[in-house]
Amino acid sequence: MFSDLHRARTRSHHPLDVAAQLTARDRRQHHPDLTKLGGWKAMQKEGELPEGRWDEERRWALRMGLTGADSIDDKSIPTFARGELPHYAGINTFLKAPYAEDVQEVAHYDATVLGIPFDGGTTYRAGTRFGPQGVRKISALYTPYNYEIGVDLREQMTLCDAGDVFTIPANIEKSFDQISRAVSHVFSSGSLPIMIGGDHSIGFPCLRGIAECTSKKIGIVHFDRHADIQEKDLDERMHTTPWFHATNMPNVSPKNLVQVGIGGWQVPREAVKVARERETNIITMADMEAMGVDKTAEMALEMAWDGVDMVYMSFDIDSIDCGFVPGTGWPEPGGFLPREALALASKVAAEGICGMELVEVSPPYDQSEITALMGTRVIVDVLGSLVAHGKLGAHKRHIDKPVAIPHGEFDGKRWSNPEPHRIG
Ligand SMILES: [Mn+2]
Repeated sequence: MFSDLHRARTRSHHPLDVAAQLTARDRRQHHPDLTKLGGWKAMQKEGELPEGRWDEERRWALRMGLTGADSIDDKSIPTFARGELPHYAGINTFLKAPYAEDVQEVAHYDATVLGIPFDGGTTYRAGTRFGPQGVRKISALYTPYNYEIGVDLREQMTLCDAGDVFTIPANIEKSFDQISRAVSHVFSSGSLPIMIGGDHSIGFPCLRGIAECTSKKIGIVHFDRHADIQEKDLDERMHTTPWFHATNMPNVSPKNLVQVGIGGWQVPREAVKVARERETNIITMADMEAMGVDKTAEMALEMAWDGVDMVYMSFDIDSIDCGFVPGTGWPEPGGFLPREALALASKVAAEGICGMELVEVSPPYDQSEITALMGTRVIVDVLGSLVAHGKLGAHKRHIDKPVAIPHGEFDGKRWSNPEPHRIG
């Protein structure tokens, strides 16, 4: 490719002559492979994406945040920052998505992010109770558009943030009950639940919340360095135990549990015994390296989907090499490279999911928010893949036992006077 250009350039030494000889079209013909590049295709694809929601958001921002000062030329800029811009401003939800303060509203959105600030199941470093806050904060730097996959989440799906579940710090079982109740509410509404932990103990109550709303069968793709399938740890259902309890549920079989990335020196023998007895499917990091990302994803999907109706994704951030994700409870070297992890998560999402959790981000141990950033990236890549492959909402037809959770009675708005105060 370079040599063609080089020859063309040497036809004349005068730069204007070169420009005349080499129009943009000529250059493309001189480089026939260019149109096969993802970069070129993605550039064309952007032109096909709608922009209506972006216009809507900017009009909404002027309504909510008042029109901007006279000196500002861009009349879409409000006085008070609202919505996506500027990225450093605002009280941000995940990806600056609308806050569903009234959780009845989640039904209006394709997907709902809910934080699960719970680290009572942690057996080493704590701090994941700040995971949802950490992930939300750094998620503010993302736009909803991804160049490579050619998706604009704002234009092609609806997303809200329902805030956090009210967990009980010193009580695992009460917290589990709260978590299952919250997840069952979101799942029953038809909105896809996206949980941000929290330690990995939440895997069981999250999946329980989904499983109780359906008579259908559910498989699990679990990315982790750790097997997390022993019955108890330190005498409780800690973050080392979620899949033992999840696969006790009648519609969640251990045969459909696929554990990807397991290995290293932090896998308790007790967990391995259970995995062997229950015949779960473990793909180690070395297996993944030998087979490659595509084959690994294909195999994981085949086993997780075998005879089931839906698949749940559990993504432990510590599955990625700890050099990339220092802010986690049990850091382990030798994990996925970020590119591998993101590709695997996207490929699993491409077949559709009934929910996902992103766990073990611990901001107090993080550096420059990189662990929280990686967690954000996993979630947005999963959403992008669901949109790109038309799988968003595929879980809805399996909700045959929706729950209805009562709400309290209160009329009005908190902290506001009955009549608005008029200025001037
Ligand atoms: Mn782990």
